[in-house]
Amino acid sequence: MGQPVERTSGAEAESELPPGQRLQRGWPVMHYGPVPRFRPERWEFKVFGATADGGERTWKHEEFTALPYATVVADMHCVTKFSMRGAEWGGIPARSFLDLVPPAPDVTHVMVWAEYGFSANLRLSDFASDAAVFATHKDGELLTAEHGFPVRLVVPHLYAWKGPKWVRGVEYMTADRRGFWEERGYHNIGDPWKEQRYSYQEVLGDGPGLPGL
Ligand SMILES: Nc1nc2c(c(=O)[nH]1)N[C@H]1C(S)=C(S)[C@@H](COP(=O)(O)O)O[C@H]1N2
Ligand SMILES: [Mo]
Repeated sequence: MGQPVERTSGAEAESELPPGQRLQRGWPVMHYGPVPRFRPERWEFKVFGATADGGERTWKHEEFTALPYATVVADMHCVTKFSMRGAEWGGIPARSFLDLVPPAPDVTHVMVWAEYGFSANLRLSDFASDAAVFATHKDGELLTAEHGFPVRLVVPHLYAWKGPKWVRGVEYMTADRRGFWEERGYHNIGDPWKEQRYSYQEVLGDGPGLPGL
């Protein structure tokens, strides 16, 4: 991913953490609001918005989990400054959906939607990155409810709020729009290596205006 990597010798080799981050033992649970209950009969995953053919596509849970599976080993960085190292995320690569439902040529961003209307906006290039995955598993085990079961997005090169838990769909967009945390003071892009934590750090071109401004 082009990030600086510090190597110590042999099996201790570990990646450097982004500035201001510290390692946390275990796996904290961090989100806004209650944990949604999974209702398989009502659950569907939808790709919609500015698709190439103008249509939309949905997957029932059993169809979604039958899509080709891949694993990605990555660190996770929360903007509140804890990081977790070396999780193995398993699931469906985000870019698979760009193949399954091609975006219109003028799509520049996506909004990833989750239960209760939580959302996170991403540049199309971030969404299409090799390591971005709609994870159903961590370290070989199914996600638990509080960690996002049945599926969460993981975009390892951005702060973790850019990866909604309990994802339900992706909207293709021809212009940028701020998601849930991006409307509430967090940076529109959220690159931890540049410490893009808060919206006041944004420079022209990093994002659309804040609502009401
Ligand atoms: N739906 C939803 N997804 C979310 C959040 C949230 O508030 N709602 N918080 C994000 C933040 S800030 C972090 S750090 C990670 C935390 O994931 P974890 O609870 O599995 O550690 O989830 C992200 N995904
Ligand atoms: Mo976070």
